Amino acid sequence: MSNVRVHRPFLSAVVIAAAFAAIGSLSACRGSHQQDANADAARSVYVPVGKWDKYYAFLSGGQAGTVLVYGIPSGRLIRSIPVFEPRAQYGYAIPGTKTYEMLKASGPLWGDSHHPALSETNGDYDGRWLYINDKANTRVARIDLKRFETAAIATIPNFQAAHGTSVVPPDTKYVIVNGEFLAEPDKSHGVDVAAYKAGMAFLDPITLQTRFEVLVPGNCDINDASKDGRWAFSTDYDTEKGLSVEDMIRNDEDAIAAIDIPAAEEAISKGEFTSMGGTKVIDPTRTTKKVLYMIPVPKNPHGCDVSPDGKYVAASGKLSPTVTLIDISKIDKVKNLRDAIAAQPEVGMGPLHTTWDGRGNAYTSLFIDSQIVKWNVARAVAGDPNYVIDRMDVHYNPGHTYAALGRTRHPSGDYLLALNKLSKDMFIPVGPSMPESQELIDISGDKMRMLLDFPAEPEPHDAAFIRVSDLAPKVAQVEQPGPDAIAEGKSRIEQVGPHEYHVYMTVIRSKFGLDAFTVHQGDKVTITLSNIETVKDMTHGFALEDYGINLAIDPGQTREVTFIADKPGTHWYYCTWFCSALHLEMRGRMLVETAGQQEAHR
Ligand code: CUK
Ligand code: CUA
Repeated sequence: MSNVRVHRPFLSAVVIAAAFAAIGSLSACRGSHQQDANADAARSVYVPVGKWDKYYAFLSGGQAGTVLVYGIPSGRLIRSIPVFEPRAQYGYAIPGTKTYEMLKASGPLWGDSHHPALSETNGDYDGRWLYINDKANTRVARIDLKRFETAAIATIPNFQAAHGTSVVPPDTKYVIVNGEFLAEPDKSHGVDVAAYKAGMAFLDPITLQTRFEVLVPGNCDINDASKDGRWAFSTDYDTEKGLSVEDMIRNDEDAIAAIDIPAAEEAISKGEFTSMGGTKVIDPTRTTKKVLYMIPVPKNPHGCDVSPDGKYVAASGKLSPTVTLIDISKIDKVKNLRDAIAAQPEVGMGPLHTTWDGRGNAYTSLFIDSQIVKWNVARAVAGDPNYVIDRMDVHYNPGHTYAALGRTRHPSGDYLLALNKLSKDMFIPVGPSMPESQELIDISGDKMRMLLDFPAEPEPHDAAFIRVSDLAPKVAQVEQPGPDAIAEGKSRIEQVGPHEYHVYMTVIRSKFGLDAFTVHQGDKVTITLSNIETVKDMTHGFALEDYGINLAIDPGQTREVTFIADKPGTHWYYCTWFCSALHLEMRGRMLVETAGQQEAHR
């Protein structure tokens, strides 16, 4: 309609009247169009009662140090997985538990998570592990998707601010984590500006031990790896090595750092490294084979995304309105690394991250323009000026954007999530702070179609979707009782030292194995609980009054907590997961006798 323009220099009153009448009916028609579009959008995201979503989206919980699981397309919150924060709800990192020891041993009880990365086999998601960084404390965690639980946390040595996080395809040989900020690796002698370093760490995907690191000049921001596992890429801003905002943006050019992984491995095997902080650190200026390529790209690039066909790595411009596409096959072949640049399409203001639909199109978030721009890769490479296909306003100021399975070899090209930093007028205020927002867009057609917006916890960063049909078979519903599980009828209390007790209890509807047990004030008490249910969805809890303890014990699982019984008297323990008609009766007493009462028994 809008491209039909009729110019009539002389309009009679009759024509004007007719035109107004037409506008009236036009707006009525627009209204019903909008209603139809809304109804269509609603139909597209509606998941009938009892049906599953197509995808689970793992979203970084940002400053909560957690991972949020949303159903896509419905936008329903399925679960949150505590990672770098204690959460009594799931008995996670409660003092006296193993998960507390794990988190405490790795650093503070809080983290800042940005980049969820799913493990891959053959270049596709295998549903085994999810990795997530903690920028604030330079850590990374591995979540076991069999249980949706944090299984391992490790600190990255020598670096500060674990930022970009991705896996090396096709089979998750390494997890790559960027050390973003410049800092001295060894802090035991205090401040040492001359020793400031940043770089990329290559981790064992299971133990999360850092196998080696490569120093990179500048600040390593976001990373990705080539589909064949040969190259690790990172956008690299502050190649000026500035320590103030002004200095960080002084130059008009920064880089994409490309690390030749086999060359780095060769350097390690030849002993071309220094041992630092318990790991092997490669200084790429001192290796016989070239390990690091610094490909020039405009001003302070941000997103770093390899296309699904493995041909290109895209650096999203941030302070430049462009995306730089680098032809991966040329990196080690060209004399001048600028010749590896395949295209530099201008896409709009503040490009932050780029994702892919698997049909040859890229989608870049534009922070300043508040848009997602869809552009065609082949057209941009061919120099066709019509590479921009569509633009969609989002609300507002998107950071990451993620098209379903966009980071694998087989993007599904149906949904795209825009993770927005500001919501302004989108929601009812919640005080001076507003909810953050995310929007789901249909990208299956030529034109993007807005489907849904739903709030996010601060601060939404990145997302990774996995097909529910791929994930569901991998998830445990009832665990096989482990070797430490307590058998039915074996609940008991044992004295294991002069002032130390171990309590063993089974848990099954609607009873704890012991109705009561007695210890003495100041005793060290360990309680082991085995949920001996054999049906799914029958989790029990164990909350102990006034001791700050709550556990969640899933069917087949055994959980343990150790504490000092420093508060005398009667302390009921009760089940926190509503499990049965006798849920409220599902409780027992810990009786903590004083020294005087103990004497009286003798
Ligand atoms: S960073 Cu958040 S918008 Cu940490 Cu991935 Cu780009
Ligand atoms: Cu067991 Cu409620």
